[in-house]
Parts: sequence; structure tokens; C-alpha cells
Amino acid sequence: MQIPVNRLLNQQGSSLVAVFWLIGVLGLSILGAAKFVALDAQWIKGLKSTSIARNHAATGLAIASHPAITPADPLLRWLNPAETGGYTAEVSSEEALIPLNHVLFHGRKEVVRNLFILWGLSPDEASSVVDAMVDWTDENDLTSLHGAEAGDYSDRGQDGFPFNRPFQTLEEVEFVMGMREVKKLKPNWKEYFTLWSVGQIDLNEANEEIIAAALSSVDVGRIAEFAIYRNGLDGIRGTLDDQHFTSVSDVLVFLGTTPRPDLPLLTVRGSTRRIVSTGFFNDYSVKISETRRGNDLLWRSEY
Ligand SMILES: [Ca+2]
Ligand SMILES: [Ca+2]
Repeated sequence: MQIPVNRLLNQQGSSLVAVFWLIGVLGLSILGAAKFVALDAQWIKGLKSTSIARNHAATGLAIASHPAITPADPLLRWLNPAETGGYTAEVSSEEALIPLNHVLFHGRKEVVRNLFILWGLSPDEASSVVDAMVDWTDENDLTSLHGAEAGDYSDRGQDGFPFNRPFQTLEEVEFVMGMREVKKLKPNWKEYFTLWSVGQIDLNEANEEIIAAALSSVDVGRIAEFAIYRNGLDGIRGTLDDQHFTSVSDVLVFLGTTPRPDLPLLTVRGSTRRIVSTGFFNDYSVKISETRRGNDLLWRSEY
């Protein structure tokens, strides 16, 4: 049987189109597979680097946990030049921070109010937030002078608040009425408070704002002079040249005040060890924080 020439040419043309189409599909598949392999390799590299960074952070944490290690110890920093990895660890105490539950429960809420005013809240706004904190943590439903109990939260469509027990996490504090404004003024507000200290503020470690909030009768310029003297020539707290005061009275004399009622809240020796160890490898890092009193682990986070 004879096949017409035109039909033969059409069949050959269709076959060529099919071959080109097949080549195109195969090419796209190969490119897709190559891209997938590349992404997969990057993902595995990220996992491996994060794992090494975590190991470095754990090493820094273990070294910093030793009781003989001081905040200025050179062992708290290590860099392995062969792999651009290492760790840095910081040793401080929870007593450098304001013990939030403690001051609310022991009639020292003005310390928190003073700090909020220093950050830019008006005295009335600061009173409202602090009274709302008191209402959040006391077990009754009686609203403080400027505070907020269940009815006030319900009016805003927030049922289930307050919890009527001490704060268990600092994240929880952000639900207190008015804390949104505090967070706007001070996004890192959590770095000023603790829930795990023994309920004192260590004048050798606290920053100037915390000392000013705790000792509102003292001139802030005098507190700045105290911090300069205490932090030593390098101006950095937690280094070898720091001046360490051995009694609260000595600090108060330096500051030119003797507020006796403040003494129970103040100390010069923090006893709750806080360690923050950051491990890094290439562009990856892992931070581990631990708070211990003696051998007891009070709090740990890894991020
Ligand atoms: Ca309450
Ligand atoms: Ca220093």
C-alpha cells in the first residue's frame, strides 16, 4: 500500500514535535530535581550547623555553671578559628532584676510604677498598670483604686482574665491591662524583671534604671556616678575592673541616702545564678538560658 507523501511528512512532523515536547518535559524534570536536591542540601546544612551551634552553647553553659567561674572569667568566651564556631556565655544573677511578684505582694509596687514613669508613662497611666498587676496576682475580685478585675476585662471582650495568682511567666504579664502601652515604650521590658530571684535587688549588678526605680529619692545623676564608679575603667559591668561593694550601707552612703525601709529589698550579693550561653557556627546560633539556685534548676529556655 502506498502512503501519500503529504501524510508521511505530517507524521514525521508530529513525531518531531512529540520528541521536542518529551525533551522539554525531561529537561524541566531534571531542573526541578536539581533544585530540590540543592534545597535539601541547604536544609541538611542548616540542621547540621544548628546542631553544632547547640553543642557549643551547651559547652559554654556547662563551663559557666561551675561555681568557681566568675562573670569576668576568660573561659566564658571561646572561638574555634578552624570552624568559625564557638560560644560566649554571660554569668549574672536574677537579683540584678526587679522581682515582680515579690514587690507586688510585699507592698513595694511603687518600684514598678517608678520604672514605668522613667520609661515615659504618665504617673496616672503607671498607677493603672501597676494596680492592674496587683489585681491580676491577688486572689480576690476586689478592684484596686486604679486596677482591673474580671468585670473590667469582660467589658473589653477579654473573658477569663485576670488569673488571680502570682505571675508564672513574663509572657503572661503582657495580658495585664495597660501593658500594651508599656511594651510600646519599652519593647525589651522583660529584661528588667524576674520571677525566679529570692526577692531582692543586687546593687552591684542592677542597671541604673532599676536602681533609680528602687531608690526614687536619690538623684539620678548620683546614681549615674555610682554606676560609672562601680563598672570600673572599662565602663562595662561584669568585667575584672569592677568595684564590688560589700554592704548595702556602703552603697547608700555613696549615694548620699539612708532609706532604712528599703534595706530588705536591697542586697549586694545575688544568690540566684543566671547563665546565658550563645553557641554559634557559621551563620547559625543557638542561645540557652538557665537560672539555678544551688543545684536546683528554676528556669530554662532555648531559642
Ligand atoms: Ca484579683
Ligand atoms: Ca568593668
